[in-house]
Amino acid sequence: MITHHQFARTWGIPNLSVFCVKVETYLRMNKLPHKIAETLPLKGPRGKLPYIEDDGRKLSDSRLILNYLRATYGDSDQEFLSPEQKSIATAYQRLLEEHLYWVDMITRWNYTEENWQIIKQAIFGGLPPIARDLAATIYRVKIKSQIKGHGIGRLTYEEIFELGKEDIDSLAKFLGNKPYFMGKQPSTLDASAYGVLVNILGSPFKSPLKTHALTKQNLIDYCERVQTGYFPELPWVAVKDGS
Ligand SMILES: N[C@@H](CCC(=O)N[C@@H](CS)C(=O)NCC(=O)O)C(=O)O
Repeated sequence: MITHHQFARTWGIPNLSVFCVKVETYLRMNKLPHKIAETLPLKGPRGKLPYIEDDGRKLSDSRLILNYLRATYGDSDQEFLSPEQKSIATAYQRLLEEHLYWVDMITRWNYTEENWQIIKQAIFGGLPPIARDLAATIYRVKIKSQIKGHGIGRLTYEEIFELGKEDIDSLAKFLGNKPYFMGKQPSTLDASAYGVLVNILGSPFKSPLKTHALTKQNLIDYCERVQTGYFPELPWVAVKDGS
């Protein structure tokens, strides 16, 4: 049985981590039997979440985890995506996970004190007060240096959110009236897209990114569709004000 290690659930969405939502959504979409173990990133083989254990092996990085699951248990995308569609899906996954994700990270870790207190409580709230404050401070320095290392953290907030809005526009246009990003059937891209979008639209953080995403009714409907389809135990709550 596969064990999926991730952060504790919070905010009525599957996970505060985009990548943990992605793996759990993929497991559910493909009906792969699994159990969930709640943990923190330090326990992961690369110091990050998610990671899975299967058949005595530990695997981290959602991209490699999904490659392993596809190779081991079958590739459902193979059945209905053409090579061209697959290449588009890969490009969109990179937009979501390597660009828009970082705009959301800045929203949580850098943008406002209010947002910082929310993410601090969600990740470290279970620790005793002194340990919580110390761990949160150390961790924040680390995440801020990752954001700077990526490069996007060197731009102004105005520039960052403009770039994030371009991603949202691209996603909303590409989704259009389709139920899922690649058409009538859900694919691996939807695990990734739902992970990122639900973390923008269904989380309590306020930012110009969220305000803009809230103008895209098809993205809101999409999150509701995926969540009610694959996480029926988590009732979709109408998204809140973004500003
Ligand atoms: N490329 C990795 C990214 C995983 C990742 O960055 N996870 C974050 C949580 S969203 C994490 O564990 N960060 C801890 C750290 O960087 O110390 C994946 O696809 O799994």
